[in-house]
This record gives sequence, C-alpha cells and structure tokens, in this order.
Amino acid sequence: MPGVEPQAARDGAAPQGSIKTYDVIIVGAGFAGMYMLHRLRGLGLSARVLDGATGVGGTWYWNRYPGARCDVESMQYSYSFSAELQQAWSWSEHFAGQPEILAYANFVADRFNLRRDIQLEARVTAAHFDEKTGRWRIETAQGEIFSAQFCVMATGCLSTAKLPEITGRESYEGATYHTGYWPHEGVDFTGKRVAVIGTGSSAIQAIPVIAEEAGHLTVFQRTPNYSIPARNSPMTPDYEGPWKSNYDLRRAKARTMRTGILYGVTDETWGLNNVSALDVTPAERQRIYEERWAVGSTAFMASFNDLITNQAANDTAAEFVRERIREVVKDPVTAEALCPYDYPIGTKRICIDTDYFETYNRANVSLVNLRETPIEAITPKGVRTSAGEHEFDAIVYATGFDAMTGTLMNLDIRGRDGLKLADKWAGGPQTHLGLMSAGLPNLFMITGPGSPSVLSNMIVSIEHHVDWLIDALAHMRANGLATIEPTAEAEAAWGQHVNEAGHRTLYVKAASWYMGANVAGKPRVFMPYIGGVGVYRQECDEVAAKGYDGFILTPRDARAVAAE
Ligand code: N01
Repeated sequence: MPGVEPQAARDGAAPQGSIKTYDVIIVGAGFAGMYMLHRLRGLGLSARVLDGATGVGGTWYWNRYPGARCDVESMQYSYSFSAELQQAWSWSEHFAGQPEILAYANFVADRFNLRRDIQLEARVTAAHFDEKTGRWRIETAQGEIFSAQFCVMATGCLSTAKLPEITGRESYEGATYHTGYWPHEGVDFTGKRVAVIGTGSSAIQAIPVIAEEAGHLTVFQRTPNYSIPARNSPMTPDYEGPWKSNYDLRRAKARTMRTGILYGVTDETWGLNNVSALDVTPAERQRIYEERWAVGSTAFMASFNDLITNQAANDTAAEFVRERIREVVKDPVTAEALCPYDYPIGTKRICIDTDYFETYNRANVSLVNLRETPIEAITPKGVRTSAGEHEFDAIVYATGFDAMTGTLMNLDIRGRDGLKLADKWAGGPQTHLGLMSAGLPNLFMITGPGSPSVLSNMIVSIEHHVDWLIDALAHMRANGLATIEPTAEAEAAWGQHVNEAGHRTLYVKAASWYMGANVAGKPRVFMPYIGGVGVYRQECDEVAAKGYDGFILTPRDARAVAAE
C-alpha cells in the first residue's frame, strides 16, 4: 500500500472534528506556495495553503513601499512552468513595479484556479510532528488546527521585517512605516518632513520616489551601498517578441547559470564575460565597465568572472562605481559619504536604482552620515544624532529583515522528540540541500538556507525546489514510503560544503544579512549556497538519482510499527 496516498482519495479533505486534515499544508501564498499547490494537484494530493495576508503574492503583497520593483528583469522574474502562461502575460516595463508583479501573482492564482485551496488571514504559529501518527499538527493564530502528512514552508527568505533597536523608538509621536509592511492605502508624504533610516535595496528604490513628494527628506545612512542604474524602460515588442518565441531555450539556459539569470542573449556567453578583470588592460576594463554601466542592471557584476572571488579584481569594479558616484553627486562631501569602501562590491546585495545618487542633488534632500554623527535616540519629535535633533512628520524604517532563518525560527516548529527548530539552529541554520533539516521528517523548505535562493533569481530557484520535491513525493508514493528526512551526516557534510563555498568568495568579508550580521546575536554564518544555480541543480539531481542519497526514507508499515 502506498505511503503517500492522496488523502482526498481516502476520506476527502473534510474536517475531522475541529482538526482539518490534508495530505500537505503549505505555509505561504507567495510564488513558492502557489506553484507548490499547483504541482501537488497534479500529483492528486490534497493541499491547503495558509497565509496570514489578505491576498496572495507573498513578498509582493507586503513590500508596497514607493518605488518597489524587482531587480531581475520581468521576462526572467516570472514563472516558466507553463508555456501558455508565458505567452498570455505581458509586462509593461523591463523591470516591473510591485503593483504589476502583484497583479501577475493574482493572474496566476485565477488562471490556475488556486484560490479555492488558499486560506488567507490564517497565520501559522506552530507546526509539531506527532511521532505516533507520523503527521504534522499545524496551528494558526486564528485558532484553527490542521493535520497533514507533509508540511511545506514556503515562507520566503525576507519575510520577517526588522525594526532597529534604537533607544526611544516607541516614544516617537509622528507616523512610522517599515518598507516591508507598507500600508495598503499608500502614504501621502506631500509637503512632509520625512526621515528614511537605512540605505539598502528597499531604501535605494524608495528614496527617489519619496523625495519627489516630501517637503524635505533626510536619509540616515550607516553603510553606503553600491548601486547600478536599472535603466528601466517600457517594454517594447522588439524586446518581448524574441523572449516569447525563445522562452524554452532561454529558460533552460538560465537554469544553468550561477544566478539563474541571463545577462544578455545576443551571443553564447549569455552576458557572462568569462575573463578575469586582471587579464585585460586598464583601458579595456574601463571600456567594459562603461558599456555595462550604460546598459545597467546587475549584469554589471558579470563584467568579469572573478569579481566575487578576487579582491584585486573586485577593487577595480568598486572604484569604477565610486567614480560614477563622484561624477553624479554634485556636493563632494555628500558624494564621498555615499561612496562605499569597507566591503567588496556585490558582497552585500548589489542594488539597482533609478536616480538614486541623482536624488542627493535635490534641494529638499539631505544625507546624515551616521558614521560621523551616530543616532543616539529616537525622540518624540524625531531623530537625535550626536550632532543634534532632527524633527520629522514621518519616519520610514528601511532597515531590512531577519533574513532566511527569522521566519522559520519564530514559528514554533518541533520535530522528532520535541526537537525545536529554533534550538537546533541557534548556532546557525542546518539543512540538507536547503530543503530539509534532520529530525524534522516530511517538513520541506522552499529556498531554505543552504540553497542558492537569495543569490539567484528567486523564481528559478522556487521552481527548482518545487519540482524536486514533487519528484521526491512521487518517488515516495511509488515505493510505499511514509517519511523522508536527511541523515545527520549528510546534513553536516552539506553544511560544510556550503560554508567552504562561501569562504572561497569575498562574500564573507561583508557584514551583510547573508551573514546574519544585521541582527544582534545572530550567528555569523554565510547562509545561502554560493555554488551556483546550475551546479546546485546537478547536486540535487545526483541525490535523487541515487535513490535520495543522504535521506532516510521510511516504509509506511515500518514507521507505523515503530510508533506503536
Ligand atoms: O534591507 P537591508 P532592505 N541604524 O538589510 C540599515 C531584497 N530586496 O530591505 O548596512 C541605521 O539591505 C542598514 O545599515 P547597515 C534584497 O535581497 C529586493 O533594503 O546595517 N541604519 C541598511 O542600510 C535586499 O538585499 C528588492 O549599516 C540601520 C538598511 O538599514 C533585501 O531585500 C528590493 C539600522 C537595511 O538594508 C533587503 O533589503 C528591495 C540602524 N539601527 C529589497 N539598522 C528587489 O528589487 C539597519 N540599518 C527584488
């Protein structure tokens, strides 16, 4: 008798008393949760998606701050699983804004009839594995209880917004916002005195737009950021047409790239210049950087093949960007304050912007360099630095997220023998392939720590993980298996591999959220896998081809016997 038998086929997905039973509970209705649901239906398993939001879209539901848009071009930051979907949807810009990406998520939900299995305003608070039944018991903040054989955490890597620990924050009497939890009705900053704290990707997108509206905008910068112009523009038939007619080839190629992104489509390099920055003359290097700068986007980081592994090579790119900042920003003191020096370019997430540095030339924008005048406190009226108090009508916290592990560790997740995920990961995340963690049978993570996830085009990585999991579930079903979980040895070996790969790069030199450095007390561990999307896919394929090497697969009957 198969272990993974569709629940619906046994007794439907009807509530058992107050506990609702499904084969699979998916936590999160973003791009990962929606695709997982779609694929599970193909397998004939009953599934329920639970999400605390009032709509689908995940990160694109929450991050509605002014200027929010994707930094991967939309022809690539979109699902590839359905040829019809790819043809049916048209993007209005090369880099779509948040409202359009959210509209796309809703379009997909409708087109694939997903909504009937998505339960909104259902925020999961706990997931406990019951050894006796071999099932997960999942609770929501709304008081509902679910039981499922499998639990899929499609919770996103940047879904727990982080407010800064600054004295007096609660005392502020004006309006406060976090970019990651932006009000749905929007915010009118017209004529207001506005503070933005933080200069990461979110701030770099929001600052130029808020500056257009605000009476005065003051940016509080602790660490300057490298940013490349997006050069966003309206979509044209000339650009869209060849994408739509070559989608199969291009998507397949993108899956082999380190980041899951093609940076060019006109030759066989796909925009990746496979040459060291140090193997060309300074004039040639300058020419290549200028060419990439003119085109814009994160393709700049593919100018040479050693920008993230060789400090001297990286220095050339970093200095090129600093020169551009000095060129754009008219006030030399402000320009210098905006120049990053103390970490290699690309080792904090590279930003792309529209008129970010230009914004500092506006008369209504000022920069406070917190390295010279640190924040001492938030006061009832505004922000006090060592140089004095600034009064504001509104403070925008663009202070980022407890990335990759925060959401999972804040959930009460318990596996075998009451093993708490939060305890297990206290010294840093431990996973096998970023997909599962030992001691937590049948609990899957989509784009979890230890996978390329945040270093890649997230949708490419989401589709990969979902497809891999669906194959694993099909394998379990075909072989009468009830549980899957990694061995402790495989998990340790993978953790070492992820760590070694990280330490072969310059990434570990930056105090970034990739390293957990933005959260006090969080262990400094390079959390994503830098091996590259293409290499990682092969590694995952090999594991599956060897009968899920490194995983313990329990036959249904054996597990039931052991539990008795
Ligand atoms: O957050 P961040 P984000 N006092 O952590 C500062 C993705 N994303 O929301 O560097 C003063 O990058 C902090 O300073 P420092 C993308 O992956 C994607 O901007 O710690 N400042 C930093 O400047 C991105 O990387 C898109 O010194 C304080 C900022 O706040 C990720 O989300 C768009 C502070 C936080 O920057 C996170 O980006 C937007 C304090 N106490 C975001 N605490 C796309 O386009 C923190 N800061 C797809």
